[in-house]
Amino acid sequence: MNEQPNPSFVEGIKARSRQLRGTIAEGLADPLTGAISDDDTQLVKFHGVYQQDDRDLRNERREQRLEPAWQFMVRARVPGGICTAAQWLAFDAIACTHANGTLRLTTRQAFQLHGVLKRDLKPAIAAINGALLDTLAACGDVNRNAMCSVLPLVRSVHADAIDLTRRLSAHLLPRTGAYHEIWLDGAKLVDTREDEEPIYGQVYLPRKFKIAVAVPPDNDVDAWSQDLAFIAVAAHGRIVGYDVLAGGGMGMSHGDPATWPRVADTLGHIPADAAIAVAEAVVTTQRDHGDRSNRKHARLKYTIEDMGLDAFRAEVERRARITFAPAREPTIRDNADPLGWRTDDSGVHHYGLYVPSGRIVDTGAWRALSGLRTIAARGLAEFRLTANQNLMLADVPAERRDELAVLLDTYGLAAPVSKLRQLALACVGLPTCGLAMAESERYAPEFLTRVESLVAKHALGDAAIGIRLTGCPNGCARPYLAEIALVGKAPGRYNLYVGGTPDGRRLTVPLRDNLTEPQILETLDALFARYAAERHAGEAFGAYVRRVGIVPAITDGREFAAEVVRLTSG
Ligand code: SRM
Ligand code: SF4
Repeated sequence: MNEQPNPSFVEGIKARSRQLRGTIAEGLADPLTGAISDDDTQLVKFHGVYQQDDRDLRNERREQRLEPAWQFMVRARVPGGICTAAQWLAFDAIACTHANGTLRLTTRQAFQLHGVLKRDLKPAIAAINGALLDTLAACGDVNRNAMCSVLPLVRSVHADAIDLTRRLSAHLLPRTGAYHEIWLDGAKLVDTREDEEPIYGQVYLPRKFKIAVAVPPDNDVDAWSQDLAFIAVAAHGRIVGYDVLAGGGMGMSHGDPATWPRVADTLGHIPADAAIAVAEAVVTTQRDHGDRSNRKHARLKYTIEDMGLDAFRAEVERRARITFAPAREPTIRDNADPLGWRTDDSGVHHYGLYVPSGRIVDTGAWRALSGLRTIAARGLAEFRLTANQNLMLADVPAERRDELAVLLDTYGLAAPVSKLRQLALACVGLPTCGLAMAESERYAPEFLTRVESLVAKHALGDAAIGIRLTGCPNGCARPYLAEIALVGKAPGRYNLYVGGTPDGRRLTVPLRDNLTEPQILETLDALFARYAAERHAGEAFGAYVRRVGIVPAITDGREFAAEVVRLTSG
């Protein structure tokens, strides 16, 4: 591995950690504070845990001279988002016993628990493991939860895709015994062994790493936003190969033109049995060539920019002992979730349930927590968490389809919702996210209501316009692929981007900076008026704003960054 000058502070913490042990166990046992040490806050991420404080209470606690209201977010790893009804019930119980009584489905097909107190961390994580899931590598500088398209329209193809997703997840899992020692009171392994992490080594990756497997025509996993993506190519009901993409990523920082979102490049096509070797080769290339001094420049997208695509591809070929063939480019329809009733090629029924911002909670007529508890308890479906924060209730027995439909109705889960709302994503944001600059999940419902009014005003019907909202530029709801994106800049202020396309393959373009809600709605009002008058039949909003030149036709991240500079200095 390359030794690099000036490694970042996190590199030092990882190197000293004895493979992710640090002083986490001691910190958990300290009753004098609800927090853990600063170094350990970096290490617990690898165990799926983030230290947070309730930001709604920050000022009040400061005035009372109390330490912040420390609490933890726990993220489980759920490869492909698949969990059984029994696992769903387990998470429900853990959320109600050890967290804030809600479950959060994430944009990476995982569960998050919020508001977990330090004393509840070990029991919560033990209970998750008791349900045969875990939190290892749900966060941290390693491969994160591996994603997979959810709807098994051709069951045998989907089974192949899930199989690869699970193998990728298992192959790239850290091997350290720290997780079992700390959370499950496992036997202590005598200090660090050099060979403990054959893929990651002692300092793991320079930064987080993300993989998805897409089954065309669905791009519900937003393959072009991933560090590494496998697009399935099927023949006669089996996956025979994959188009491989690398170097996608969403994160950027306001005011830093050296950071930008990026859509992935195509490396080429491989036979299906080469996928694991290619994944390991991409990961180890990033391990050895990624930037370890500047974490804002450490994702694979920048490694590829710095190495050049051809050199990167050649290095992956050398390590994986393969040669990429030309990509097959199967047809991609869109990056939306298939919602409502669907039937696969074996005649099995599935129901795609819309979940506003992925939050499973009972509130007013929407009683998702109770309703899904009943559905799980009756064993009516398998639960598949989608990459768009929704839920696929899969494999519903034909004779029980009506029973499920009645329950969805009873618990207020089947109320009709506009396409605009179905497509919308909002990241968690305030009050738990320490990086949020503006509201996101809590603001999305009222903002969408106002946009729905504009859609009605311009007689756009049930317009399928994809809107994504984040509380900061890190891009957790993949806003830079949306047709319309709001990215938080300050309380009540957002940057406005337009021009992503429904297939999820084009970056949005910065349109206006630092807007208040009235300014955003005024801008959208004018755009919708033009769109209503000038669009071609079936033309998506994002494609329209590009065609008529409302925004320039930028294609890559550097152009995106240049456009941000032009906009903010103009
Ligand atoms: Fe994210 C950091 C929430 C998907 C890019 N993300 C965070 C943290 C942990 C804040 C922090 O570091 O303190 C947020 C916790 C909020 C909270 O209170 O729960 C957070 N990210 C989320 C979730 C829960 C959003 C959601 O509403 O669903 C998603 C959890 C996914 C999962 O299950 O693993 C989530 N985050 C994403 C995605 C989308 C994806 O992976 O497909 C991205 C953009 C893709 C990418 O990585 O390029 C994303 N999150 C980030 C970044 C920027 C990374 C970068 O390259 O700059 C950060 C900040 C960081 O890493 O420094 C971040
Ligand atoms: Fe937090 Fe920003 Fe991610 Fe939203 S986009 S969850 S505000 S880090």
